Amino acid sequence: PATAKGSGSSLFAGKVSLTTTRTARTSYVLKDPTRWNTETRDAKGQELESFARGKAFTDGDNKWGTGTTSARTTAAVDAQYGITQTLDFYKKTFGRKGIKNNSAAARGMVHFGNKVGNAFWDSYCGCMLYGDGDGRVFKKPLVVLDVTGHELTHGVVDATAALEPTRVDDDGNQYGEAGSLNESLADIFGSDVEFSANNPKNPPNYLVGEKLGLAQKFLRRLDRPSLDVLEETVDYWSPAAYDTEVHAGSGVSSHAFYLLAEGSGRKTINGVTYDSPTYDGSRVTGIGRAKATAVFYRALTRYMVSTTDFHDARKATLKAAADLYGANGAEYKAVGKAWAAVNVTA
Ligand code: ASN
Ligand code: ZN
Repeated sequence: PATAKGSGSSLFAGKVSLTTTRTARTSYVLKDPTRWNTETRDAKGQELESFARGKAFTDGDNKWGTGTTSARTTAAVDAQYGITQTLDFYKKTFGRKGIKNNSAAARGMVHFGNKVGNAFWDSYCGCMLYGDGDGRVFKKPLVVLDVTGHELTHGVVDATAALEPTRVDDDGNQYGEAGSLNESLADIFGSDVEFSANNPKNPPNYLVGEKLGLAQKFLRRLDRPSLDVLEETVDYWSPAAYDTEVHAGSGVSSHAFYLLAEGSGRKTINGVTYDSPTYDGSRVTGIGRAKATAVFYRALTRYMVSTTDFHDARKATLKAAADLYGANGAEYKAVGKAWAAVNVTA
């Protein structure tokens, strides 16, 4: 097998280049030897949780997908593009070698199940599973870049702090602050993946799932999380966070991250206008996305544990900011202000 340069016509990201594996003169596999053999397979409409049972995507001319769902390979182009962009973000930003930092492949399977309106990181499979949409709320395959960044970040969190929900109900819904923090980190770094890829067909922003065709135009957003009425995401911490559903609860730290990166108030970036409020009426000045990201990543990988709640997360990010920029720096003070602005104080 040899490394080959292919191209893909994706559903959401335009035409993308793909590094693939050449197995014969006119036979290629959607597997990237330059990224630890990261590969996307077909779950064939079954609820497969074994990557080994997935069907490899092969092609004769190394041009993948058609740009529409008419070809089974199109969703795979988006998935493989998203997975490799996510790996590249973690490597170039933090030197992280793969999801577990062990130079192992990241894996994905598309066409998971029948009318599945979700995508998951499956820790048993050690892979990403993408549904094709339920045809109702989620009309399209869930293979967009920020969703991939979100799901693979769950893999990174599993491999580091391993934040756990404090309660899971009979339907599998998860609750509690550590679980909410897990969802939030997935949205934060998922957005970072978009900025890192900087694809003009998928302009980076602080919205999550804005290309999924939802009625409210996004799934979640970091600047003002309560604009999400689907999941009733919250803007601020309250004692109820202790037992809030994790996607709803994610707003607390996502909002703190946004404020730390960009500051409060109105701001337009890449054509999206944000208006980020504060609990205490304070004005927060951002330190920029790169520094905010460095603070949250260091906090995740050094100081957070499975039971870290929002008040612990505040302390973890303060420690990380002190390590990176000094305890007397503007960055350290901004971290404290950002958390106070979402009602998380000492
Ligand atoms: N897309 C959801 C998430 O990653 C799937 C789930 O695990 N509930 O949060
Ligand atoms: Zn999630």
